[in-house]
Amino acid sequence: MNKITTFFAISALFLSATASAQTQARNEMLLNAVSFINTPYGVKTLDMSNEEQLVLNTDEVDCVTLVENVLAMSLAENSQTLQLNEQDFTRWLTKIRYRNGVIDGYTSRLHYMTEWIANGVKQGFLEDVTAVQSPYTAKMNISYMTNHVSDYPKLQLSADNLNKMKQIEAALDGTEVHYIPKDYLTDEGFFWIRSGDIIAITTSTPGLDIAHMGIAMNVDGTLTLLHASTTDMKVEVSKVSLKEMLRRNKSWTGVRVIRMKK
Ligand code: 2YP
Repeated sequence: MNKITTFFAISALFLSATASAQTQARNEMLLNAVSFINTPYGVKTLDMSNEEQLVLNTDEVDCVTLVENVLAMSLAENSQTLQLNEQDFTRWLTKIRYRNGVIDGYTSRLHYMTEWIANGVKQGFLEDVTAVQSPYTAKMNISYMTNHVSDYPKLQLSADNLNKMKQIEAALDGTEVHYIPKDYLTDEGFFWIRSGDIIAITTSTPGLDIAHMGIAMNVDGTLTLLHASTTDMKVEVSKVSLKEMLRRNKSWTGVRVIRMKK
């Protein structure tokens, strides 16, 4: 857990560089996200073992595991003492990654971000900001995994997993969510999007709800994305605005904004 032990030094540096006033609230999500910059991108790090078990890996991350680690660190950190212990971290990671916080096989993992977000809102540690702030809605189509079983060996090799996943997809399919359509997003973002918020990018890819995710970061008035990039194979802050990232990707349709609730 070298990320956790070196976290305080990095946070202190970043805070002293950015705090404009003594009274400024500590932004755990942003500070923890920044501590991951340059971490290598890791492919399918949660799918390595036969039995489903909690994978702790802060040495390489994908877009989802970056956000999960940052969120677990931020929730686990004691606001008074700023201490972070490994037990609290693993407890939060389990609550974030698994349906109702229970590890019970491959299909208990929250594979679709629509359910990942709903689970966090239900458990009380996430807030759906776009549901409050944006009037625009979209229906999520969810069938990607069972339509691409060759990409998911745990579904290909187990009829039981495949059946369970079909049921999970059927229950999620058609879920209506609030989002910001990409044409309405501006380079600056909106005043209600804060650095440290979780950004989930909706997609027109058939059967898929979310195509990518990361952490919002205001850089000199521009809304950018701190994310695990498959282009540069590491965690980085986007060089262009989030708006521009969406403009360049035809299948990305908009964003959901989700906030840690602590
Ligand atoms: C998720 O994919 C996986 C989970 O199985 C996995 O593929 C799906 C539907 N879910 O537990 C989790 C962590 O590895 O990743 C993500 C994937 O994004 C990749 C990994 C990335 O950009 O780094 C989530 O669903 C977030 O966006 C999509 C994207 N999946 C595909 O594009 C198929």
